Amino acid sequence: MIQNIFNVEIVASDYPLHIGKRCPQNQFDCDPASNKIHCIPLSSVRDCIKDCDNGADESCGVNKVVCDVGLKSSNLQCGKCVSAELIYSQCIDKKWSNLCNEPDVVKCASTDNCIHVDWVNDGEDDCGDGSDENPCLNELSCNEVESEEKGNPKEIEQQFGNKQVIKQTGHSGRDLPCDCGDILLANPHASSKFAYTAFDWRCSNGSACPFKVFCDFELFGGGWTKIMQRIHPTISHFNRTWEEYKKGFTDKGDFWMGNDRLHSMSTSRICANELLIRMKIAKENVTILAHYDHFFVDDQFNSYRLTLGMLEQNPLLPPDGMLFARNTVFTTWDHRTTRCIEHGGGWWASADNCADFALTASFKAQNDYPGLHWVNTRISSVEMMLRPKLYVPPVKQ
Ligand SMILES: [Ca+2]
Ligand SMILES: [Ca+2]
Repeated sequence: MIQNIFNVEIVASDYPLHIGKRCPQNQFDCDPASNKIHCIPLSSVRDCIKDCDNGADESCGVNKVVCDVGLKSSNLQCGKCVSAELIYSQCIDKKWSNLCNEPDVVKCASTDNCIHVDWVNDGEDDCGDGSDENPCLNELSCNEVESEEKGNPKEIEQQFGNKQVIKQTGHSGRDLPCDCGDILLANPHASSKFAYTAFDWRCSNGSACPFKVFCDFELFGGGWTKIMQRIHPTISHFNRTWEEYKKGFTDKGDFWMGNDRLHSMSTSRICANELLIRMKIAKENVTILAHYDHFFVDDQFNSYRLTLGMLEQNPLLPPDGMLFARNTVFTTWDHRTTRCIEHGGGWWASADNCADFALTASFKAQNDYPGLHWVNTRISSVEMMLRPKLYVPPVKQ
């Protein structure tokens, strides 16, 4: 049994061809039959993210089968691996699958189980998906009809974007909204699904400097302006140049707002900001939040140096994944600095700490790099957002 840095237990005997042969210790050989060697850390094996092109890292290995995939009650996104002889005792979704050939049984909605008819509505979830205790899961007539989207965000913005926000005075004290906090004050029913238009507060003629913003209007009273989004990290591309990080970019729905804009938002006269990072843990269907009480990005002449406040202390919150980014300058692979950067993505980094912990870094694991992570947790998505410290949520009617 090998315990790796993420405390994942990988049994080497489950992967006899992949572990302990061509790759260094604590690494996994993606395809032992291939001449091209692709190694990943053991921590990236069975972590719910396909790092090997052939998916070998997410398979269960020899003599084991996967079960309980995506089961709500188990909270494990990619299930667990068990020996074939243990499936009836260890797998919730297969516990009663051996009953399916018997008379007087009912098939469960989404698991392999079949249960005796007198187990229906007896107060216990025998199916594993709750369907024996909730007839709606088995009967079409009970299904909720999903509400239809009213147009895509782009259309909405084109139709209503500017009308929703002009002629309103927000917390910034200007006539035009400078961020999502202002937008929510002007429109308490604004939806996080749509894009909105904000205006750079530094423009003497504010209406001449519009920019598109995506907001979060729900978390902790809303008013958050998203500065970065990576919710499709398998396809969006963040390994970009200094110039691209300076101006900002979008890719397949993900984006970086742009360092010049970050500086501008940082320096708004009463817009000293706080920072919220929302991440999703890859293995479990759980969201983690990191909340910093101050966030400031300097100008380009100071290489967008980052000033970061304290991480809100709470035993349920993750440790400080921005520890090494504090008071460092921004760096990209093509920008001449003394810092090193590995695994792609522009980030704040110092000379002695390579930015392999960057939230813009490569998504997939490679050699000793464990893939996109926050401290010791592999994450499958991340968003960063700003809000003025003086923000007060509007009263919803
Ligand atoms: Ca993996
Ligand atoms: Ca039952």
